[in-house]
Amino acid sequence: MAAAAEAAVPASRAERHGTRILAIWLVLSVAVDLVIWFVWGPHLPPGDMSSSSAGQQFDYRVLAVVAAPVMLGVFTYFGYALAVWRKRPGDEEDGPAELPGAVRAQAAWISVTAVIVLGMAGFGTYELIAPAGAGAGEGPQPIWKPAGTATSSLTSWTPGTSNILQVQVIAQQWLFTYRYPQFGGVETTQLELPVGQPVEFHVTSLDVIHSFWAIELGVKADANPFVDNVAYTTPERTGGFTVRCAELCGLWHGAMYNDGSVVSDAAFQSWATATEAKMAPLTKTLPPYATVYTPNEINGLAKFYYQAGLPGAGGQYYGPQDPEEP
Ligand SMILES: [Cu+2]
Repeated sequence: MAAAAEAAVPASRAERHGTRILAIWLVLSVAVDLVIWFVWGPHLPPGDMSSSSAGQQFDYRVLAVVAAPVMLGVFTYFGYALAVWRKRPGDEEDGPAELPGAVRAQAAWISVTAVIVLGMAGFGTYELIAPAGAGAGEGPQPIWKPAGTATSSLTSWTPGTSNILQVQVIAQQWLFTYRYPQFGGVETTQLELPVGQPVEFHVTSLDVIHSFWAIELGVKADANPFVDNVAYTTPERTGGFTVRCAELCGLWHGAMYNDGSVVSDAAFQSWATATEAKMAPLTKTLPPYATVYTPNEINGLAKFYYQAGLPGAGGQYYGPQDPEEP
């Protein structure tokens, strides 16, 4: 009986430990959060080359700043327990029979973590919507467009207007090609973009599932056959970026990448018009610009879609009219 009474930790002592742990945690958290935000944050991938990558970097900074104090809370308690409450040589006593304040500690832990998780869910949802889909692809009918943009013309583009620049990304085993409908529907292996202008990517595939990942632009959108997946971004700095396929798509998946560049408005205009003129003879042989394509090279797949009566979301069937014909 006497031993049990002695074993209980006096509330005042427990409170002293609590105050000390809280103080250590607070100092550590402020220090680590400052380092995360100001030192590490600006170097977090994918950088800040475009509106979407800058948005993602901001999200990671916020997540890290919120997560670090939680982690530090666990580590601080762990370290404090090891240093202060470890078993000393010759100490044969049992631990305390009850821990006053445990209910409060549990209630605090549950409510704080619940607030963090729900708050992050709200923050994450807002961040997905506000920066216009965060460059992740919104399917064929985007709900959230960048402010002030509209697509009014498929045949011309003027910088600085609401008539947004369209770039179609056509994934295929094993390369990406890019079609510019506002420049005569020219198809090229080069991805050039003008700085400071919003871009509307239309991502599709000619064969298997791929993923268009313009790393430094923070754009990663599924490239699926018969699907027109729309993603937005606004490049904010000139320079090079890398495009990789981010979906295992066969033998040479790892070699499916290319470099793109963000250039000035004038440089983009002259590149686009020159490429349009240079490629004109080839462009004439291409199927007309469409949001999705059914390549006749893959008769089996085309036949499957034809026989299944699948329109391919507005796509065209370029194979034999009678699928039974070879
Ligand atoms: Cu691929």
